[in-house]
Amino acid sequence: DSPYRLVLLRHGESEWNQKNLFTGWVDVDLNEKGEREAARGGELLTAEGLLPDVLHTSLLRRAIRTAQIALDKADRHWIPVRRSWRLNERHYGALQGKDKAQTLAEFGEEQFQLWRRSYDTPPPVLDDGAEFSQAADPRYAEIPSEVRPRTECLKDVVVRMLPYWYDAIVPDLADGRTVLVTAHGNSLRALVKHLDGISDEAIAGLNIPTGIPLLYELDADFKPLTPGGRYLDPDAAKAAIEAVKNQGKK
Ligand code: DG2
Repeated sequence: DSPYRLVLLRHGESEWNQKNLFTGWVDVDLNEKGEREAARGGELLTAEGLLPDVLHTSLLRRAIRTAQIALDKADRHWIPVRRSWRLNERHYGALQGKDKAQTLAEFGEEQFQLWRRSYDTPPPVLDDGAEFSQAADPRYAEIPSEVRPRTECLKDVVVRMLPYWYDAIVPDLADGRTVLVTAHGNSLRALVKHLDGISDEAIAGLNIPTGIPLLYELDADFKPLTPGGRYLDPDAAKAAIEAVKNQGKK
């Protein structure tokens, strides 16, 4: 039996990644570097012969465009697509739109790390009327208002992401399709936590770089054959992971 093939791809660098701002559900675009990363991601897929049969994305432009650019490069722009808010980035609550370095300076290292990387401490709630709220965004109208996030910790992301994993992604894998998931730093951390069975404590130390495809080959129980999977460009991934880790300190 050949293993199931799952490719995870965090979007390329966004305008707000570049500015070092907390983004969450704010729908910012890729910058030029991000577009180049996405194209390179598509080239890496082609070079490995990893041609996706189906795409799953979040509802956010930076993930959607990353997939379009990468798949275009791989000549797979035509494959079927499903999109879900359940793959969206973690809702960053009242931190959305705030500068990461300023937040670190204002609240200190411990609080900053709790908000950014603890498993179960969400940032303060973002009010519905606030500048960077998505409360009135029609793309989220289908989410019952009591479920619609106003802030999330990683644990909340795991809870809302897992139903999509089991109901939408696993069936595609079970059909033998090579599945591409384009999503975000924290929604992918949630998925990797599940796949690799990472503890609530250890997940704080896991960071995902932009634009580098991460291949998971999965066994019959949809568990990784190799823990952590394999980045298609491991050297670039290593450097980029360090950069994500140190983001407040720019
Ligand atoms: C980043 C992740 O999400 O930020 O929301 O600011 O992957 O959509 O760019 P992404 C954000 P950190 O949790 O790494 O600070």
